[in-house]
Amino acid sequence: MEKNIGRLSWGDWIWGLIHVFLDTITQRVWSCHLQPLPEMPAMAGVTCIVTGATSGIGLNTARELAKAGAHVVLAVRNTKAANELIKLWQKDQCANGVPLLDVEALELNLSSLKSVRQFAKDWELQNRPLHILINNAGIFHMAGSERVSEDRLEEHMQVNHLAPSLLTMLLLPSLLRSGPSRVINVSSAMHHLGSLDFEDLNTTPGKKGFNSTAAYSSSKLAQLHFSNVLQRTLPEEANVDIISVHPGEVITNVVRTLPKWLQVAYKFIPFFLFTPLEGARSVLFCATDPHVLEYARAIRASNYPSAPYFSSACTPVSVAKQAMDLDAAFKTWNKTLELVGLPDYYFQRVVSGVPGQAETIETIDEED
Ligand SMILES: NC(=O)c1ccc[n+]([C@@H]2O[C@H](COP(=O)([O-])OP(=O)(O)OC[C@H]3O[C@@H](n4cnc5c(N)ncnc54)[C@H](OP(=O)(O)O)[C@@H]3O)[C@@H](O)[C@H]2O)c1
Ligand SMILES: *[C@@H]1O[C@H](CO)[C@@H](O)[C@H](O)[C@H]1NC(C)=O
Ligand SMILES: *[C@@H]1O[C@H](CO)[C@@H](O)[C@H](O)[C@H]1NC(C)=O
Ligand SMILES: *[C@@H]1O[C@H](CO)[C@@H](O)[C@H](O)[C@H]1NC(C)=O
Ligand SMILES: *[C@H]1O[C@H](CO)[C@@H](O)[C@H](O)[C@H]1NC(C)=O
Repeated sequence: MEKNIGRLSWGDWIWGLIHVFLDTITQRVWSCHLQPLPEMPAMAGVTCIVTGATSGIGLNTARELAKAGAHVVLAVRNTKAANELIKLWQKDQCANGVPLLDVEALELNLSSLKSVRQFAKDWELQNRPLHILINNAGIFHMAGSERVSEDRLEEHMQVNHLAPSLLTMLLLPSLLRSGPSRVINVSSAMHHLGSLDFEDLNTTPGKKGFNSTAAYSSSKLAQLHFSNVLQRTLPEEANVDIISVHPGEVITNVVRTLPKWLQVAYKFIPFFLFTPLEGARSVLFCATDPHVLEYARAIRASNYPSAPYFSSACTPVSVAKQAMDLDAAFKTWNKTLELVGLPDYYFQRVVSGVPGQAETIETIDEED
């Protein structure tokens, strides 16, 4: 009964809940020695893509990277909102008498795999460099009912895992060209509550007893599995590292689907919760700190059963037991490639540097 491999036992589930609860009430303690922002090296000449940069953690991450001198691409579903943000940031820069930021907004809607392919294709055709990809965009329809993406997949799994996986895979040629480069995945401590059904990766809509907390947690677990396989399959010479990071429990628009009174209540417990800027701290740390890459390489060399994962206090911590299950990780990898329509040969071709990636994407596009 393969179907139940990923199911959590009661014990693991309770342990997961305790983990998330403790993480929330102690995160301020563990990070009290940290400055609001990590010290960042000069970022001139570094190109970054931040998905979901119109709100919360992504917005703060993108702005701070740009302030540090990076070229930042806001990959967003709402380009109008992003362009308005950019105007605001530039106005601030002018007011403070500092140079304008090097930022632009491009359309990327993760609810549509077609949009992901289009984004990657345009990027590749222009042969653009990419040093840091930050997979930040994510949804959590707290207490919400089931929603289905354009590709007829459960929306948490699509937006939080499948679409970013496709994006990462299709942008690999740019990452490989630009090494040393890194992919930062904004993960979540909630993966401790995740479990997967490898027959369909919890993507088939209409299953009985849909639960958005379980859907969110499982999408974050799938993301860790996929990162694990990608990190261990990429050769060291590829010079690309995949790092996952928990931003902390942060007050953002992530609560937008809760009933209004609960949203108000949520804003009254800020004592334990991080501000979005504090939430961006560990993300920025993972994106820019040189020691993070050293750690990632050490982990790869030691054949550790998971890819690197950092806490909201910017320290490496271990992932949940179910995220260290290598067999499960390979199953997630296989199923993910199948669901996003990437052929088996794609990865090998890209890593071995077969030219003409734009055409590969083109073919994949047409197969759709
Ligand atoms: N907040 C927390 O406590 C917490 C804890 C752990 C992990 N995280 C993770 O942190 C990441 C950022 O979350 P946040 O708290 O900053 O939430 P947020 O304020 O809701 O921001 C989410 C961002 O993702 C974008 N997005 C949503 N669906 C999208 C789609 N289909 N295509 C493209 N972009 C899409 C949103 O775009 P719009 O602005 O257009 O809606 C927004 O920019 C998520 O991956 C989340 O799971 C958050
Ligand atoms: C994103 O794509 C979904 C699915 O096609 C669509 O329903 C939604 O309107 C799109 N969102 C934006 C902001 O374009
Ligand atoms: C949904 O799943 C979560 C995590 O597995 C659990 O804590 C919660 O009690 C469940 N809610 C319902 C309504 O079943
Ligand atoms: C994943 O797919 C590959 C190639 O199709 C296969 O050799 C391998 O056994 C599969 N792994 C798992 C764990 O299903
Ligand atoms: C994280 O990175 C992996 C690359 O291994 C990608 O495939 C995965 O879907 C990403 N997920 C998110 C939301 O960060």
